[in-house]
Amino acid sequence: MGQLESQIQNEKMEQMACGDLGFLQTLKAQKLASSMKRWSKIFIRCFRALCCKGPPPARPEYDLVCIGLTGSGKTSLLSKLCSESPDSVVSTTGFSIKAVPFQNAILNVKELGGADNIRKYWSRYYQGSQGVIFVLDSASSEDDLETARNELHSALQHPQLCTLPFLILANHQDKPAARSVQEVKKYFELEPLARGKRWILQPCSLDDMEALKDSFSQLINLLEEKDHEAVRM
Ligand SMILES: Nc1nc2c(ncn2[C@@H]2O[C@H](COP(=O)(O)OP(=O)(O)OP(=O)(O)O)[C@@H](O)[C@H]2O)c(=O)[nH]1
Ligand SMILES: [Mg+2]
Repeated sequence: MGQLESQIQNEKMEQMACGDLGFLQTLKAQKLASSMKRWSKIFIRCFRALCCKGPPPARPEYDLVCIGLTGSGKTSLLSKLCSESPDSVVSTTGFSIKAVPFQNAILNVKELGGADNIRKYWSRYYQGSQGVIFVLDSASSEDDLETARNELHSALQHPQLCTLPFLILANHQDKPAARSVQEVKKYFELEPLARGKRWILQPCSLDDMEALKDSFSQLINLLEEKDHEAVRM
């Protein structure tokens, strides 16, 4: 065996060694790639679970109009329902709109100021309403109670409101002079006047939010019923 043969042998051994090394490198790369794939899958799954739940189902929205004499407590009650402090409430000049959130619906309530000089414009703001909230001060003077009764009767008979659900809130029940719900029902002649209409009469006060929320849930049920009827027609 000459010099040439031993040189060929060395080259063959080097080639074999290089081949093994290449094989090892490929194996390592494959392992790394599969482990990266596995971790990226886990990461995507965690990311989806944490961030990509998707938006919660949309709540239906209803447009309501809220009326009642000045001082009856419209803004205070609506502020409390929106978890705002009613302490800084001032009399509403014109109108104000609040989106009041409930678990199963959002009520966009347009409150119309109840002062004498604003009440004559109320009916201009009725269009598009799907329901009515009427707030009264159950402890007010006889004169004010009569004015409130006339305003409620006009609203119940107005062509743009007469077919809508009504929520009547007999507010200020915390005051000793407050009329009971039976007295209000009789005085406002609700049974004959609102016969065949959908209405709820709720005694309430600023301190009794449970009763207030309960009456709004009933109102939402009436609004939903009306929605379903409209779909059926
Ligand atoms: N004691 C008592 N006071 C209340 C009640 N509800 C409201 N008030 C008070 O009545 C006053 C008038 O309340 P508002 O909420 O401004 O009345 P409003 O109906 O919005 O009046 P306008 O915006 O002028 O039409 C405020 O000082 C309230 O704190 C209640 O249930 N009990
Ligand atoms: Mg107000």
